[in-house]
Amino acid sequence: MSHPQLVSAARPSYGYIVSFHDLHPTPAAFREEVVAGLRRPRKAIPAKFFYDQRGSALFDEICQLEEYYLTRTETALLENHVPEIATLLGEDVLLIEYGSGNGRKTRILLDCLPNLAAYVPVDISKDHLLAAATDIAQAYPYLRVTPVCADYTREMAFPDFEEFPYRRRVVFFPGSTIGNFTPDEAEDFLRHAADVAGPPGALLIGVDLKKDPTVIDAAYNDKRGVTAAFNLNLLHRINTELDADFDLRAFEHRALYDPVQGRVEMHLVSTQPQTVRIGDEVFTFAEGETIHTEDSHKYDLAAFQAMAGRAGWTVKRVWQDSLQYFAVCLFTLAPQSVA
Ligand code: AVJ
Repeated sequence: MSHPQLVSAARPSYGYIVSFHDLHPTPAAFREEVVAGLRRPRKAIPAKFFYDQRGSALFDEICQLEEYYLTRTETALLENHVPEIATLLGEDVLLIEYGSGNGRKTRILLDCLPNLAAYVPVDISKDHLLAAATDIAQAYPYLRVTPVCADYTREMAFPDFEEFPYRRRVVFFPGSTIGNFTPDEAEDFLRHAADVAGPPGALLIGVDLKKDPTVIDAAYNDKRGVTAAFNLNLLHRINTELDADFDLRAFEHRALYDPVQGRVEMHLVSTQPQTVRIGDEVFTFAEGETIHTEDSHKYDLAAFQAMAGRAGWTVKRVWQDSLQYFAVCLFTLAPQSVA
């Protein structure tokens, strides 16, 4: 009962997005990154471009697949431990979520965190972000919802949110989305998150762990072919948004876990020699040549904690399922010592 003045009677009701910060990457950036990626000797397109409307819907479907253990394992961890998470985080938290998704995991936290100062979802896809933020705002009318549209895989100046009184900033990064970064990029991201949170901030992050390769391979090669459709949708998106002529029947999905590198590599394989046009630019593919579309890194828990430590974080608590497939980690930043 440390903040009795903050109970609902004293709180305004919103039910809509209170403010919106648009740091949106322009459509030109999409074209430039795709063209630059396809000009490389080993063709590649960044995984962040999977998530147009159809891609996001396909990803939601992946999350419900029997083979895709990540979502149900992390969701159960959050559900089982949210009272403890809420106690450890305390009141008046400014909750910043990167890659806001469908909101299912967010709601587990929102239902339990007392007197949140504001909820700040950050996502690259503006339509998806605004739709998800509006849903949350309507479901939680006492919550200030202030989305930020940004590409957090690049340098960005984070809004300061000084207009909302809060006690600590908490960055929420679920889903093992951090796995899309290389280990070096992941460490940089953890440093960026420490910067955004600032002392006495915290980071609640989900990370997929190394395990039996057959379990991982199955998760990225589901029987119904949803992951294949998700991967191929990238070409469909490029066709519609960038005036391109990829023939989706001439590419196929490939995903393979490399236990040495500790990552799933996802590719689109050209099944024949062919040329593809994007606007005025032409790209040639040999039979069997691939476009590398995603890396999904799996971590050893101790190595991940050590990386977070190098980025300035202290381990507060780690929750794992009984099979040790997945970990939800709570890291904190010590309050700044007086110089
Ligand atoms: C959203 C990056 C965590 O790597 O497992 C799922 C994306 N790709 N199936 C993952 C994905 C293929 C997912 N992340």
